[in-house]
Amino acid sequence: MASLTAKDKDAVKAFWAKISSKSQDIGADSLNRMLIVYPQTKTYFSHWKDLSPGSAQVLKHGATVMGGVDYAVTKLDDLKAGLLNLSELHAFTLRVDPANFKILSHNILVVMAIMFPDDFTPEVHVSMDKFLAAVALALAEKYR
Ligand code: HNI
Repeated sequence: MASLTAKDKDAVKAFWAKISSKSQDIGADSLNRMLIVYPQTKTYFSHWKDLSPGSAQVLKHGATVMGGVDYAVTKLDDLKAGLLNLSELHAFTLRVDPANFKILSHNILVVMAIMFPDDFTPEVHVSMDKFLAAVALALAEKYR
């Protein structure tokens, strides 16, 4: 995977600054889509009462995940070190198959494109895609 260039980092920071006030909505919709379009992801949330769109747990967890993305934006220069604890948690405690990081990243990208069609230019698209791929890779770091 190509690493983030200085230009990518600037694009990620600028786009995130524009959209981060809506991050809870982005998170909730991304999680909804992931659970509906890739129902195999539901296995990790079988302890929730309600996995349907807009449920309290989906909303809450959407916000939690985007809090992780928000944190990642502050660690662009070293995502692997920055996300080490989160990687450990997903690998050893939650035992999430890392293939799912790509699935969630894809859904986040789709939702950002829908919610911010004007700001989601091809240049922003490629930088956000690279960023989310780098986050997924960093989260998978502790798996081996
Ligand atoms: Ni993830 C908990 C961030 C992808 C399943 N996850 C968290 C927490 C953060 C987080 C932050 C809360 C940590 C804590 O309690 O200290 N998760 C992220 C990020 C991504 C991601 C930034 C990718 C962009 N997580 C995924 C994926 C799955 C996943 C793809 C499964 C499909 N995560 C979980 C589960 C929990 C979790 C399960 C515990 C939630 C709960 O309520 O039990």
